[in-house]
Formats: sequence, C-alpha cells, structure tokens
Amino acid sequence: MKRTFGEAAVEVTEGDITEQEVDAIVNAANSTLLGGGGVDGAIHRAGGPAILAECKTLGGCKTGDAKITTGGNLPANHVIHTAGPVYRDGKSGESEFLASCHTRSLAIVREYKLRTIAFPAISCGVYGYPIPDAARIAMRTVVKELEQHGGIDLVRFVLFDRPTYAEFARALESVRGTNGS
Ligand code: AR6
Repeated sequence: MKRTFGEAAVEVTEGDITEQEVDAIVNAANSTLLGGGGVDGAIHRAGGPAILAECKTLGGCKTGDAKITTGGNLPANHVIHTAGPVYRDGKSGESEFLASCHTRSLAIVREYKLRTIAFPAISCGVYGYPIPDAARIAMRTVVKELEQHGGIDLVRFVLFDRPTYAEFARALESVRGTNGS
C-alpha cells in the first residue's frame, strides 16, 4: 500500500530488503556494526565483504544513531546502518531511540542527496519491540520528517512476513499527516 505526503511517497511492501532497487537500504544493525543475524546477516551476505570492511573503519554506532557505507554487490548503492533499541519495558527510552533511528537515517539520505530509501522493521526481531508500537513510531516519525524537509521521493518499508506487513500497513493507513493524501 502507498500514500503520499507532500512530494514523497510512503509505501509498505512484503519482501526481502536486500533485493530493493533504491538508493539506500537501512540495516537493523547493532552498536558494534560488525554483523549479526536477521536482516543484518542477510545484508552482509548479499552485499559481500566490502560492507563489513567499511563498517570496521566507523568505530561502531550508538543506539539511535546511523552510519552509511557502500552497498557492495546489492542493487542499492548504499547501506545505512542503524542500531535500534533492545526492548525492555517500554519505559527505558525505547520509543525515542527507535524514532531517532528513523530520523538519523533520513538525515543521512538528505546529506548524501539520495532520493529513495527502504527501511526494515527495526528492533522488531531479536530486539523484541512490540510490532504494532514499533510500526506506529516508525510511520509517525517518517511522515513528520517528510513534511518538515523536502528532497526525498520515496520511503519504502519492506516487511519480511505477513503479520509484520499487516501492522505496518495499518500504521500507514492511520498515520495523520498535515498535507497527506
Ligand atoms: N528483509 C527484510 N526484513 C528482514 C529480512 C530481510 N532479508 N530478514 C529479517 N528481516 P532483526 P533487530 C526482518 O532481528 O530486532 C541482528 O543480529 C525480521 O523478520 O534482524 O533490530 C543485529 O546484528 C524482523 O521483522 O533486527 C542485531 O544484533 C526485522 O527484520 C540485532 O539482530 C528486524 O529483525 C538487531 O535486532
């Protein structure tokens, strides 16, 4: 499903983020940036060793921050690695950290003058974030950013399974933008 907010389209789709033909895909990494399982493992496998080689030079990434590397062999030219929060009790700053992952990733997209980006469901796997809450926060943050800043054509959320897709679709349907349609 798809909605537009100002000049930008926001889409949700079920699929594999490593196959996306966008300027940058976002990796749900950890603060070491040295690889892991889940979507992180899939991105490093599909993109090849150039991504890890560049990650090793970056000095890690604080929770809520984001850093960019090459996309290696991926269709996307760049990977934006962000460290999402581990979900504890919902009262440990998780929502601010999760929002910050999205804000920082979009700031990098603008800084590098990229126009299209794909996000996975950050923190919704081993980090245990309740998916409906994560979907609402991700969507609200992205729409707010798109309405405050121009320059981005497309934000696509790529969800790996049907239940996660359904939650992100519901969040996109109900998010309120000031100039959305
Ligand atoms: N494309 C799109 N989404 C995917 C893919 C894929 N190829 N593979 C998995 N997902 P997770 P986290 C979904 O656990 O919770 C890593 O080890 C998955 O179904 O990858 O942020 C890192 O190194 C889920 O919905 O990330 C960190 O240590 C979502 O991606 C830690 O896991 C996120 O699940 C980060 O945990």
